[in-house]
Amino acid sequence: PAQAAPPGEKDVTAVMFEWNFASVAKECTDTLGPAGYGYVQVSPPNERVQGSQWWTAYQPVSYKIATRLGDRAAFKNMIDTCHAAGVKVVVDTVINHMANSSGTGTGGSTYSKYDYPGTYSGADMDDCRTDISNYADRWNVQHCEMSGLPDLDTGEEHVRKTIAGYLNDLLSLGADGFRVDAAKHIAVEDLANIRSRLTDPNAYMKLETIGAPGEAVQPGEYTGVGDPQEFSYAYDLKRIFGGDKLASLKNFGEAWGYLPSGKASVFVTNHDTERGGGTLTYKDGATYTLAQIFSLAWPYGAPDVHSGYEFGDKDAGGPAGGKVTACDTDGWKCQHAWREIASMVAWRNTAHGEAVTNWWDNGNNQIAFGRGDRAYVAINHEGSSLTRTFQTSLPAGDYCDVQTGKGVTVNSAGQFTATIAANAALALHTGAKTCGADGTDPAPAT
Ligand code: ARE
Ligand code: CA
Repeated sequence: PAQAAPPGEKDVTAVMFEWNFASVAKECTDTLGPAGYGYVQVSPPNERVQGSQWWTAYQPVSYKIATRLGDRAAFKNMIDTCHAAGVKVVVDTVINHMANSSGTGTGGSTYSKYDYPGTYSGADMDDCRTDISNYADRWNVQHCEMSGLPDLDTGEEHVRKTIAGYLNDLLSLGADGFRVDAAKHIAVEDLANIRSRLTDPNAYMKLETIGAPGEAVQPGEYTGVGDPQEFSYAYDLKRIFGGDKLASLKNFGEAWGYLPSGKASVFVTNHDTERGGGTLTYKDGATYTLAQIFSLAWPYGAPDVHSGYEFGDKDAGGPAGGKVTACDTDGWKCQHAWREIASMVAWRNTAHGEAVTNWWDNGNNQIAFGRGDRAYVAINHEGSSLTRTFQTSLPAGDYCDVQTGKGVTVNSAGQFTATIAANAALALHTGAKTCGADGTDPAPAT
């Protein structure tokens, strides 16, 4: 089967969870493109069950583009606008299963469990019509139902052809890649077959394959089809930033038993884990922000920046039906645009291809490292400020600390002296030599 294209030099994805397409389009122009994001990921665009809860998106009724996020024209306009801003588009796709109810979908299609007229009938569903009960049994995981959701028989021709038809439709509208929801529940040969039918053999594919010890299906099986999401990365960052020592991150990555770096999609948090407690979230304040800064600075995998909304009710869908008027209104968190996070996207792009250099730690929760002669970051996850002379491999000269907007001068020995506040970071790169007069960063290079 064809291999997924690597994410390339701009490998950061902003995951705009529940944002409508008009809002995503505007954000590509205003923020994502200028900040250097390579990709934006949008929530599932296809017809789903009715309801305001976010998880209605994961119960497909048909492959018509028809949800509160926008119609086909809005979806296409979003892709064209993002492309014009230099941002590729990844689409969250739900292809393992269908809706678990009866009614009329968001696009007007009537349906009932196991019957989706015009798309699938009962013959296209797997025969194990009962919940998954044993993750140690491959057949059970891939043929039974996840939370009662009717499981598509992806071994069957009509199903493969119909799914590939949907993905090709998205490609025809300009999509660059897919997040495959519940990929672990689709046999790798089935996914490879579907992939082989794509009109763009290089389409990027990131796979939601939650790895867990003792399970029959493991993420590593899928690297020939796409880039599995390395969930251990996010779980470990929660543990390390949540109490263990940052100093232990010195060899973070493959040495920790993770997937090969070039085949891994990574994140600090996602829409499930921020609700389930498995990872850090915006509710963790600086601990979350510092972990996200580290993720963007560290050369392992292709990082996602999850951008969601405030929630108390874990079922609540995106505010205002997905319309984002401005960040921080209506509860939209806009993590992708926070200065501490957005500035690290350009930092990462500048550092691309450079290995970690000049690692320093205090044996506890203060760390610093460079990326060759391009970039340098220091993270202070302790309760008091850190004053130190740091050794870098940066060329001598003036830099802007893109975390604070304050100038820093590196001397001819590659050193600088600075004070970093408690629970804060400092970040320099050769793409940001001077801060604006108002303390803003210079416009990112395009
Ligand atoms: C909703 C209701 C359910 C109801 C169902 C059907 O909440 O009570 O039974 O509808 O009527 C999302 C929500 C679900 C929601 C579903 C459909 O999270 O609550 O169900 O949408 O509307 C496994 C899978 C993994 C999956 C998780 C949730 O392996 O793929 O379960 N994650 C993805 C998405 C979710 C989404 C779906 C899949 C469904 O990202 O947001 O569900 O499309 C161990 C295993 C994991 C397992 C995990 C949890 O860690 O290793 O494999 O994850 O336990 O069971
Ligand atoms: Ca399945």
